[in-house]
Amino acid sequence: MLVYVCILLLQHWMSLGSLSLGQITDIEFLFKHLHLLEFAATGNMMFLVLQWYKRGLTLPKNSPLAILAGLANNEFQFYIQPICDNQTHKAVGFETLMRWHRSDGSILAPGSFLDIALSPPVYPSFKETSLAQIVPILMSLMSRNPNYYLAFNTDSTFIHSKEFVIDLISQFDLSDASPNCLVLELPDTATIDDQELVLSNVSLLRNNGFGIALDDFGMEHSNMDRIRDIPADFVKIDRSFIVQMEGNPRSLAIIKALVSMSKELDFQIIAEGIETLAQARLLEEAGVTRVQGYYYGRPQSVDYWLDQLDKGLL
Ligand code: G
Ligand code: MN
Repeated sequence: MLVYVCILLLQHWMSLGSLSLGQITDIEFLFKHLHLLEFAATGNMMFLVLQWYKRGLTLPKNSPLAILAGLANNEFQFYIQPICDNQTHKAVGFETLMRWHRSDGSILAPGSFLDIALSPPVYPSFKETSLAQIVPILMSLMSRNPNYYLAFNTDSTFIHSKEFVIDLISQFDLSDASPNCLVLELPDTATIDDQELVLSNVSLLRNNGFGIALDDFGMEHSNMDRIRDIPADFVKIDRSFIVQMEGNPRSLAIIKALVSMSKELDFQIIAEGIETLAQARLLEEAGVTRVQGYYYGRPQSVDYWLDQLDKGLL
């Protein structure tokens, strides 16, 4: 029985990315997996493989095991997207955005795998792979212009972990890269469970020279209370706000109010998701000086943007 339950849970985890003991008390679910009981009784591996084959059981593209295999195979690579000065259109920094180059040739964006990549069985490998890419990218950008900075999306686990924060600080201590050139973005999805711990990690990072950005401002959880509670160097206005701006004067009024608040509270505003010249003009009128979006440049490989920089095209 124990073998049966273990295999049942293992198969469930492989295919759905979660382990739920509740499932094994669901009669319909148990009935569908009777072949596992037979395997548990006979121990015949061949039988089990044949049953899986017959049932067309393949690993879903974004299962924990598929992601772990992809990580081991160096299939996860940071792309970068320029963050530009609204007047000169020149890059002032870049945001790292992960892409998964799968062996079948497809390229997946975080929306397709991030939930599983941030789940406990995969998180340590995913984080290690991500963090290991930061300093090398930063060094190659700084060799072009020492004033560039790199923005990196953190997550709930990271911002609650003193250990991760100290690891990042020592990674920079051991390299020639300056912490002043790294900005940690706190996305809307990075829920804060322990405000005191997060604030002490944010202070530790800022005292060591790193920048902090509140990402996705205007989305569900990223509202005024975040600006009030977290001392940040940047606030990034979410694309949903920018999309509405042209048809809705209230959105524009909020952006203008945010610009005057930014002067009082000493942070910089970055507008995200700009796709048109009209949006760029409205933001310029509103006083937003830093912008990011397809209009200025899409997320592309680091080599692509280094080449553009070397050709003087950015
Ligand atoms: O949550 P965060 O701001 O980190 O999300 C950035 C995401 O937005 C990336 O997946 C990036 O590919 C996407 N993105 C960046 N610029 C644009 C844009 O101009 N339009 C749209 N639709 N998406 C964008
Ligand atoms: Mn971001």
